[in-house]
Amino acid sequence: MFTSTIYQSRRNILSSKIKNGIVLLIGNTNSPLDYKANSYPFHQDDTFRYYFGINKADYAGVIDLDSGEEILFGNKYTIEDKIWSSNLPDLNELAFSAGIEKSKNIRELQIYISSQIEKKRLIHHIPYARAENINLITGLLGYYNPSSVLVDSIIEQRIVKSEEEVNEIEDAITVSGKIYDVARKLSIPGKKESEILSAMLYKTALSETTTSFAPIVTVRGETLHNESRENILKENDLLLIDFGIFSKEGYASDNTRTFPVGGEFTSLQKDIYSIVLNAQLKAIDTVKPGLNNLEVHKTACLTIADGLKSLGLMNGNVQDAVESGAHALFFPHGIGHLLGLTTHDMEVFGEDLVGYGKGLKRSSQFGLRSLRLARELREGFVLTIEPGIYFIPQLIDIWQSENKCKDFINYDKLQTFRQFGGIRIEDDVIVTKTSSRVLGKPIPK
Ligand SMILES: [Mn+2]
Repeated sequence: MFTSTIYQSRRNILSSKIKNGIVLLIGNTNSPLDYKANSYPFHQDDTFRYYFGINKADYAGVIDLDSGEEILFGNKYTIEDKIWSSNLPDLNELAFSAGIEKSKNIRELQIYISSQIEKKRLIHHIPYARAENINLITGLLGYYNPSSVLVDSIIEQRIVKSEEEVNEIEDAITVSGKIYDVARKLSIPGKKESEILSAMLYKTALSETTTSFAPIVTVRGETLHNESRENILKENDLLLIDFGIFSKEGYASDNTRTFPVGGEFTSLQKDIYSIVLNAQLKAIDTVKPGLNNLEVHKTACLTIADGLKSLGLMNGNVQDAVESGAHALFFPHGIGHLLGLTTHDMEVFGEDLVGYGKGLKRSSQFGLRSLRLARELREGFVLTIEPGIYFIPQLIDIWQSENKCKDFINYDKLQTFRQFGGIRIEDDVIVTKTSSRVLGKPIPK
């Protein structure tokens, strides 16, 4: 955990933004894989962890905004518990670590909530993705109605990362870079995707951490979230690896690298890779406070369209091509997303609410509609910059049969790229006072 003053100050900031009532934040429980005693690996609710720091199952925290009272509800472990499980901290000590004076048995949470409801107190809670949490809230309150003032205040607070949070993300990226080194060395013809992944997971476990999302390790990178593991690496394949881990305090890293199996790009691969790299570097260069991330996305789109035009795969005016969405045949996703305690930070509150804020509306155009972060950038935002170029045979066929964007796309020449695959390069950046900085020890690209 961070020092207790960090959690105290986080809660004080939150409390100062909401007028009255009670804030109820519940932590996660162990989620059963099949039967109750056999759970998925435990993962804490990110909002609970942000305000209380505790990474254990079955805790809850309340903040009484009117009296200032804070209570941590949690487990008072018995000798029975201690026979079966290690690392069961004392409730009072945990509360102390989180900067809270008062703690109670989690079994008393219902009594506490019921008495507050009787007093007609307003109880604020957030939305949850897990059904268990929705059920728990509904059971406690008799209703499930997330508080928009609470959600808005949390987004406003968590969207700007503090120094200790940035350090955590940098640590995760730096460890991840070492895991990438392992993968790169192993990427030789004859190896299986699953062998590369295994080596990465071995190194992850050695680093005493876990992955922050399902890793992508594939020679068929044109499928954006390809979770195949069975392909055998061949000479001249492109291996795309999208991988992230959690830091000690639960902050995620998220990077992507694409490298040539055997260590050498073909000249065509080099051409396409250079376009993606150029798009990524230009996008990173564009990042600064006050600019909408939509513009960062467009910078990457224009660079990609321009590069593909120079290779004869696209035609016409580059601005017009991007305006019409023609580049999305090759780059069908957005430039990136916020990063923090979750890989797509705070998306549980709603992708648009977090990524677009209240003024902006998401486009319905293919490609642009997949942009997760469009809002105005501010100092302290941490976001990913991850452009890519993909040759997706099924998509090419559909567009060609519809003659889509035919003035901007050279469909004849595209036929020779059907087996090319996909390239993506992803780094995590922080918005600084005047520009941006790539986080972590550089991972070769
Ligand atoms: Mn990402």
